[in-house]
Amino acid sequence: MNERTKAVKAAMNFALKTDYHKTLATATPAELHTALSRSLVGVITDDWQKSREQHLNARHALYFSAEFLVGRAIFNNLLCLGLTKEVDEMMRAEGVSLADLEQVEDAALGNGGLGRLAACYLDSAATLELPLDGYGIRYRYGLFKQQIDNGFQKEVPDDWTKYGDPWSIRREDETVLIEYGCRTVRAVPYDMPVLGYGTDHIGTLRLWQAEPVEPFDFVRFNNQDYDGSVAEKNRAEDISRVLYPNDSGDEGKVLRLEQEYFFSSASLQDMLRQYKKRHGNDFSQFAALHAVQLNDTHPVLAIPELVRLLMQEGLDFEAAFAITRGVFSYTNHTVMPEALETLPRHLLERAVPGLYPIIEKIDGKLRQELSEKGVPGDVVGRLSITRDNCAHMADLAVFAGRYVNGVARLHTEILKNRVLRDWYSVYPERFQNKTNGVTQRRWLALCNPELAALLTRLLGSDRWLTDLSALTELTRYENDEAVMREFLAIKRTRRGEFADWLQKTHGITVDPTRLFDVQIKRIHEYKRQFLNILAVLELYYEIKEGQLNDFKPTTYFFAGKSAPGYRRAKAIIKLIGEVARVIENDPQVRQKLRVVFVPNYNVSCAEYMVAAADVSEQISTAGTEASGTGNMKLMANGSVTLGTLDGANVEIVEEAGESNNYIFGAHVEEINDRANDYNPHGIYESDGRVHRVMDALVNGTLNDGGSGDFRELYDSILHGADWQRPDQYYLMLDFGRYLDAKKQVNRDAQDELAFAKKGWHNICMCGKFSSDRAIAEYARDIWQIEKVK
Ligand code: 26Q
Repeated sequence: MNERTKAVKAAMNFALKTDYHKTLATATPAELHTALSRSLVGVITDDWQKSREQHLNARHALYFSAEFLVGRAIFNNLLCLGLTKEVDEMMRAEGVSLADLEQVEDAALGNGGLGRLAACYLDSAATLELPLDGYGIRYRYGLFKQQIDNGFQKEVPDDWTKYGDPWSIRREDETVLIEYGCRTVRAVPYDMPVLGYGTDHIGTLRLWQAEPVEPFDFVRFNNQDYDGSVAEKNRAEDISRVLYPNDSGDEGKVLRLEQEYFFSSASLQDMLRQYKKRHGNDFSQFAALHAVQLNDTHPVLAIPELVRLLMQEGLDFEAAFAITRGVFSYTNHTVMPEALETLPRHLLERAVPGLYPIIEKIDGKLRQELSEKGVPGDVVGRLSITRDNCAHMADLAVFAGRYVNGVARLHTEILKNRVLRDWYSVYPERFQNKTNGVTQRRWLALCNPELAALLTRLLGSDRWLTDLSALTELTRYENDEAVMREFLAIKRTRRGEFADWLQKTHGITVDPTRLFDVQIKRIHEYKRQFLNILAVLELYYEIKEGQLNDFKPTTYFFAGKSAPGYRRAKAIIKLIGEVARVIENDPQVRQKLRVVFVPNYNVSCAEYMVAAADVSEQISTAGTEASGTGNMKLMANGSVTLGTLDGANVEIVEEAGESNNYIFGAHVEEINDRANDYNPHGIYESDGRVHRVMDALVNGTLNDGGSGDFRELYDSILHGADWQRPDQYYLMLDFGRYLDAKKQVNRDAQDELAFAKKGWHNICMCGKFSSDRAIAEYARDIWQIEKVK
């Protein structure tokens, strides 16, 4: 046992004894987790403190995000510390093991892609020893847990700190006050360490928790008004009580606005306090020392808030705004119109009274600057930040910030040509592309140790862990049958591990020798899980008719959550379950084809599925998915992509070759050209396959439990609604080409070696999609920060 492990063991024993009166052998998994995590925090404290000082003393960057979807910390942090094996052995000697800790909860403080990206970026920055820290909200309840009840999604609260939160340190002494119109709330910071790999550098994720100024009202309590005595406390705590379970943003609630203001203001106050400790009241260096990245528009109120705080320090508007303009940059994550945040003036004025006048002043600056540039009046009108009595947050961010970026090359082009076109015409130099990436530590090393070991062995070193492009060297093994067989065996192992987990966690049995095809992501119309399940239903009919006799047995997996109020997305979940049921009741076809909906998709579930998958479904309508990051995780684990030319898929096939993936469907240009004369009903009338799968929705084949949901889905395609054109996402247009591509994948998969070669090539060419590459680009092109010494 090495020295560090000995120290961890001693600390663990001490913690177990003092906190629980237990030993390693008698503690519960939750107690072991707490004791081990606390011991590890103890081990890293000095390094953490040192890194924190280094950040504050250099130009550093802050990632402002309403979401950080970090998942489980324990296994990742052991990996970073190089202690996984030693600690497991130490625990095994006492009759327990690390595997026991699988039961602990994920920290699901995010909805999906945007939140998980934030977590990957912190991981990469720590590994690259870059001075980046995160600021966000410590939600009491994270994203709801999904239960499937009679095929329907049911939401259950996610009490993620039920067994404590041993990775966070509460910093009472760094509390700040947040002033709303009619009350004041305390923001208490909780810090989580972000460990780098192969370095002692440690970043900080600081999450704010809302608390009342007074714990309760004594006078009311004395008068036996017990509810009233805690009313203020509850109102304060409401602010960080729950994550909005919504990944498109069509929710215009006051509470949401209060949340956004809460963490934006708290984080800026924190930055100003640290700054003043070093520079007193001279704010001339503030912009030179800070770069704030706004993760979508959720923290954009930080812009007027910084102006306000600087004016409170005695600066005039001009001086405060000049500093503010040097601090912020903005990342856009979606082109969906409903997600472009606008905050109604009356709500802003009610919730955060000081800010609207500042936004108006910023708007005045904008008009002045545009007129100086000679921009035509109609363009000025369209760019106004306060048009229609609303604050337009994306416009505010572009004007008052340094840079704006999209998250994949195609997405950035769409921002320039369409979504932010007028802005691009005035400030082209502000636009950048930063294609997303994912961390190979969690999404390869941690989730697929067998594949990681093979890559390390073939490469002769584990340097791919910090330089993912090193894997290109391994393309030379493509024609090495022994290596391809080994890769196939690893895939088989991972399917088995996933199958065991699925059995244990959800009681679902699957056959790990089949082909695993997965579509795992939030459920959304534009992501087209509906198209996938319709095509699977068509495959079912064709197999039943004896048309696909050489079909390789395949299980089609779906996993993902729907926003609780999103009727159609919920209907799609029910539909997937219904198609699964119909196939299950057909003893012949189910030998070849199965559909499984995996409940409660989250980071830990993704770790299993990403490693087990053979085929990665990335089938969004061209021009709708900003980037996607699941596509990258699946690629790194050797899946082939079955996808449209959308988001980062474009760059994935550019790296790995169209011949190693399955690209189908309309391109953005075709979609744009078609927009005005598109007739889905015509396709339905002329294509018998489309006709029968659509009819299954309404002719009694599939049963929506009397909810009318399937009729509504049917109508959404063939008739539209008064607020939406028929088949907005072009399912009918792509159906035929998609079905052909799906069959082609299946045919190709029958030649195991040839198919393995494609998957392998994807692994070797995934280097571009490391978040290390992405973060290095942000550091160089947007933040201008450097490695700490
Ligand atoms: C806004 C207002 C009120 C309530 C909720 C929201 C809200 C919350 C989350 C709006 C949007 C989101 C999340 C968006 C998101 O996850 N976008 C994804 O970002 C990924 C990382 O860049 C991309 O890979 C995905 O393509 C994109 O969909």
